Amino acid sequence: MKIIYDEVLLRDPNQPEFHQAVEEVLTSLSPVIQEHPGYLPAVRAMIEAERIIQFRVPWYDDKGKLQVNRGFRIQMNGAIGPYKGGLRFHPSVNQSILKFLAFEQVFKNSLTGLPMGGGKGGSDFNPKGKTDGEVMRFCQAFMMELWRHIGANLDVPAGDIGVGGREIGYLFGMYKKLANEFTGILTGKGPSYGGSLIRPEATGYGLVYFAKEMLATKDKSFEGAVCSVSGSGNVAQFAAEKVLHLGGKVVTMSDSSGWIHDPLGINKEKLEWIMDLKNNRRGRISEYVGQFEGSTYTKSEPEPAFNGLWGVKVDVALPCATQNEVNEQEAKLLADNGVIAVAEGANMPCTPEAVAIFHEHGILFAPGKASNAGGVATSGLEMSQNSLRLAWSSEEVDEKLHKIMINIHKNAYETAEKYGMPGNYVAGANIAGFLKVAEAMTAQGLI
Ligand code: NDP
Ligand code: 2IT
Repeated sequence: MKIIYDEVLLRDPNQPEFHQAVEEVLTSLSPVIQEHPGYLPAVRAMIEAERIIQFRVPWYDDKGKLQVNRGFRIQMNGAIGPYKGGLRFHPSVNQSILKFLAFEQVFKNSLTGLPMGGGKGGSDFNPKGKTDGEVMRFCQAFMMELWRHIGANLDVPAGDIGVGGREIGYLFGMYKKLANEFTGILTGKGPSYGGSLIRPEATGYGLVYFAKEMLATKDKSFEGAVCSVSGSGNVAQFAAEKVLHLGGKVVTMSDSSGWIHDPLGINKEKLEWIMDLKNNRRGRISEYVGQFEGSTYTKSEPEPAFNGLWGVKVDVALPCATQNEVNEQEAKLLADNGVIAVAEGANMPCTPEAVAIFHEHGILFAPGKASNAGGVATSGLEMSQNSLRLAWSSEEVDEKLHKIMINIHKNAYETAEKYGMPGNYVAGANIAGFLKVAEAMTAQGLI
């Protein structure tokens, strides 16, 4: 494993996020390789992307000025199904970030039990402050290249940071025009053109379904639990909504400028106000304090980030914004304040040092590749509905999502126990996700 990791460092020395994701998985896999030495070649192969596409995205802004962004699609692993994973539009996007996300996606998609390989893509385009027209022209320019690399049986992108319903609509329209066919080449589509009900809610709801199972192993529940949520985008909004459904109290949310603390609780009415603010791009989370008495706003400190949000005393913490948003110091604060469970809604929001603190303190910790898999699982359900040319009801999709999350929890929990690391969901998820992909890769001749 050490040799494999050293090879990653040597080949891509400037990809710290990718190194971080690979190191965590390789550490978990040691006991599996002892039991199945025949899977070692699969490990060597899976750290290398099957294909990386990088392209120029030229588009014109509202002033008629040419802008040039960079587009990517990482087709990481197609052993168990078509490549599947989101598109991220954010100025920080680079190969390291997309490779870490694509690598995580391989294991996550395997855990869902659905036939989906792993991929990720995106651009360094910043949708913030752009008009609808600019976002549309950018999406069209992005698809002008991407369309030749994707397909319903090849690679099916979806949303991620900065890519929601609006962007998916523009991307889908352009694909349809270029390919001259109506097929399910993207998920997260609007319900009027092939999207699945519950897909917008799925990641947040799934996260809370997973955390509920985790809490139940300690005879605890969300009823009366105080929770911190970070972010105020897609995942954060619906995680908060499901916590409320289950009788918990959400006291924090954030955006990339700062965070709010409402000790009285962000109830249904306040959450609806946040959803309107963010989804209609009306303003920043700081405006919450002007609306709701008793709440406070704290500006985030510049890098290296320290987010005081994690210093709020809670029973359950749900980081739902971005990678590496909970560091060692913040994890210690959560532990000192008696947090019972931390479940990742974002991808890799907790640093390895933070995760070590949670494990040392016996805090229940769910890695994103297990706990946020509800989003991609429901994308898988959207693909099934598109293939069948029918649409399931909200209740049907929600029930399937709930069952999938219960199964992922069970699988990660039991696998951790089987390999001598009871309660370690990181090891359980990595091993369970790996075994299916390694078997498929090996059976197909590791090509
Ligand atoms: P959104 O763009 O809808 O929301 C992102 C939220 O996080 C916003 O509140 C944003 O603030 C904040 N944020 C983004 N970048 C940073 C940053 N660098 N520092 C601080 N805050 C930041 O994205 P999603 O909710 O879809 O995604 C959130 C996380 O969940 C990501 O890690 C994503 O990979 C993961 N995820 C998403 C899934 C999905 O289905 N959408 C599925 C599984 C995981 P601001 O408003 O200021 O931009
Ligand atoms: O990180 C993720 O799992 C996502 N952004 C969702 C991917 C998808 O294909 O639905």
